[in-house]
Amino acid sequence: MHRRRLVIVMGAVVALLSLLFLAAACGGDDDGNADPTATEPAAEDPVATEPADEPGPTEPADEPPATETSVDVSLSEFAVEPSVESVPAGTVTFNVSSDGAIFHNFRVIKTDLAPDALPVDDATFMADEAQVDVVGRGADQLDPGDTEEVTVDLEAGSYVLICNVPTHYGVGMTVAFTAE
Ligand SMILES: [Cu+2]
Repeated sequence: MHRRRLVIVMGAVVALLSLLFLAAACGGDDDGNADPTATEPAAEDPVATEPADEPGPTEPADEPPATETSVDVSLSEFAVEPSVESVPAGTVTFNVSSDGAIFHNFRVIKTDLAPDALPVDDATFMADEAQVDVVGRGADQLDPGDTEEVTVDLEAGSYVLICNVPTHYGVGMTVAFTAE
């Protein structure tokens, strides 16, 4: 009694398994091309969303995210005048306007030197850009009335903003600037 029933059950299981195997084998071949593309995005989705969720709550609490700051800069005879003298470290866009009667230009130099202590090339009467770390520069000639945007990633530190048209640096077109 028991043995016969067991044989019947075993037979049914074997039949069911072979049916499943056949179905899997047939389906696998037919959908062989479609299946991987259908399943891969599903596998990637949790990976893509989880990391995005995790840093969100923690980053703003610990440290402010990268900032973007705009600074207006006026160039004239003979001064470089930024609207602020200090910004948060991050991306800084200098909106430079040439407000004088002659052309000027704009350079951002990372240095611990005083604004009037940059090395000067005796032949050109320009600050020697080869001896300093020029991290941002506009056009060589910004004509009167012209404007330009100079965008620079500033790490925390001391900077000097200058005009480096020959002789202009030496007569006062330089100012200290700080990223904190
Ligand atoms: Cu100038």
